[in-house]
Amino acid sequence: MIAEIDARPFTFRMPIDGTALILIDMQRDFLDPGGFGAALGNDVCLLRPAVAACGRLLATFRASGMPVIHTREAHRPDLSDCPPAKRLRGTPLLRIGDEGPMGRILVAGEAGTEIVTECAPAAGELVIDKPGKGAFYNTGLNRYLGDNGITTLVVGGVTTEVCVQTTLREANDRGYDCLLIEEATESYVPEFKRVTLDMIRAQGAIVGWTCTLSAFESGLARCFH
Ligand code: TIU
Repeated sequence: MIAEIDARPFTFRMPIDGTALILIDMQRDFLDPGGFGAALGNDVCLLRPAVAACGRLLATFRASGMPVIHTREAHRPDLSDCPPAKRLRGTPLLRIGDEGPMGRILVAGEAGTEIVTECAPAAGELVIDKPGKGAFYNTGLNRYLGDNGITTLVVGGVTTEVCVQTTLREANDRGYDCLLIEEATESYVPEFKRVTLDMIRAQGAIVGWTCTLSAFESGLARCFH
């Protein structure tokens, strides 16, 4: 069964049996005050609209019985998977591994790496801790997708031009078709969101497709009815 989604730059043909939702880094470190995003000098409120949209996507995938994957940007407590170049970059208020109001910044198991309640993983959903911006770098994601016959990814998460865009490009290079849901992603710099969406779908979907949440929901509903 193939869902035909009214997407840009042209119709996205989504095989129901070969598609997973992947939500990128919907964790407190980026969405709540006191985390990594705020330490970098950002206004975290700008990302909030993505939470409800990701929640709606989750509900749709769960209702359809389609697989869901969550990622978190999270390092080992000894930071052995965090290159010094990443930790020492710039002059943030708090660096990766430093103690903040939600525990150690971007460290697995700390409160900051928890996924926000509205997008919390359900039993049976894969949760991947990733040390990089992309979800494929030093993770088991590619093997999981291959083992489960997944060829197509529907994507949401934060931030659009950092971890979401990196993941889309990594996925595209590995042969996956990717559809980014426009309301389900946000950036601390709204202009960067706009141009990232443009870049993804330019040149005949050079990286992937984008569509609105309602276009996605209606395309899926048409397929099931
Ligand atoms: N700083 C920023 O915009 N993003 C990140 O550091 N990580 C993710 O995008 N998840």
